[in-house]
Amino acid sequence: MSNRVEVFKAQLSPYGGLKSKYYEELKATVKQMTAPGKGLLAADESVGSVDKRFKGINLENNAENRRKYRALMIGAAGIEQYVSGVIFHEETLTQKMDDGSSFPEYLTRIGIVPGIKTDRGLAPLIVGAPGEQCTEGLDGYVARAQKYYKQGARFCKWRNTYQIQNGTVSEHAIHINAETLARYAVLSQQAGLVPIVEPEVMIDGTHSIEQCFAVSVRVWSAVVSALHRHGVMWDAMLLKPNMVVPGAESGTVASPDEVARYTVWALGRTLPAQVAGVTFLSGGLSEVQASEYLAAMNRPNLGIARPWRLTFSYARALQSSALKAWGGKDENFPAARRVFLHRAKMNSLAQLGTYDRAADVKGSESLYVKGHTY
Ligand code: 5MM
Repeated sequence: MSNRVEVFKAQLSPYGGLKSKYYEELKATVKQMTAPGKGLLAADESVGSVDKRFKGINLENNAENRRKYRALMIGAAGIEQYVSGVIFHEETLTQKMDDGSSFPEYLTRIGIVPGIKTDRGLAPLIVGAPGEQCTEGLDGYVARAQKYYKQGARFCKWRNTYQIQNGTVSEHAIHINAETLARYAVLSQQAGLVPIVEPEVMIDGTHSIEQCFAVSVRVWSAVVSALHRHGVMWDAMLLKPNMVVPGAESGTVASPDEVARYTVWALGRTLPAQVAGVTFLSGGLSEVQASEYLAAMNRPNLGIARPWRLTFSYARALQSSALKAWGGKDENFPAARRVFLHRAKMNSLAQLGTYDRAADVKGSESLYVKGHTY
């Protein structure tokens, strides 16, 4: 009988398994990104999304203000204690810190992995339930990914959204979005970028936490099934899902324990243990809720298996207070950086399972009251 290992390998994939010359590098990047007590800063808002954020502080949405805002966060001294990777928008990848180094160069120097949002945004699905969306950006993808690699990016992120309506989402949305995410993931691995796969079941709606659980299990299992079909290298990717929570208009708020149990339970039913990390989005949760829920998932006595590193990849839940503290004014940089670092530290503690809500709220209050006018 021939070598058993060869037979086993052949059975793993009828196509012989995906290979990439970057395989070892991709695994090293994943390891760096999932270091204990660290998570990701999602600073990849498109120009349109920045517009909404800047309107809140009455600031003009131009390239220089967007550069300053990103420099404010990544230039906060000590950020590397809490943050292992930063996701940028395409524009930001070529912008510079005040010392003249490009953002990716600066991050690499302080031990943070630069990443890039590679999707081209949402488009109407047309077929499916009203209002459902798909994500564009696969045409010419490999050339773009190779360019980002040359510019210093070592991971990427692609987001698909799912809107729960009447307690469910359409089969069509589940199917097409799973295929898109899987194709994106394998092409990224070929170009040397660790793909973060982001299927976001949106918080908007009146659904219950049980309905969010059921939809999340359906969506994630379809994504995982597509990733299998496309031959992804499991130990060279990360998942960025929503937490399992009741809809924002449901009139209910779940306890951290409920969120932790439903979320980890849903992941356990769907996600292979070979995936090293789950980097949650905050999806409209408050800053404190996002920390509290993550901490509940990481507490030592949860009693549900979780073989992956569970950490954060937040945009709003890391940035909202810092943005207000900044208010677009240079003189507020130090205060805004203190506020930003406080949130980063709280989420780092949440990753380690040692977060203390009371201390967080107290710390936040002292920062906001003693800080500047905003
Ligand atoms: C930063 O927001 C990202 C989407 O931006 P666009 O809608 O402008 O393209 C988004 O992908 C983000 O990275 C994640 O959803 C996490 O953000 P939240 O605010 O949910 O933590």
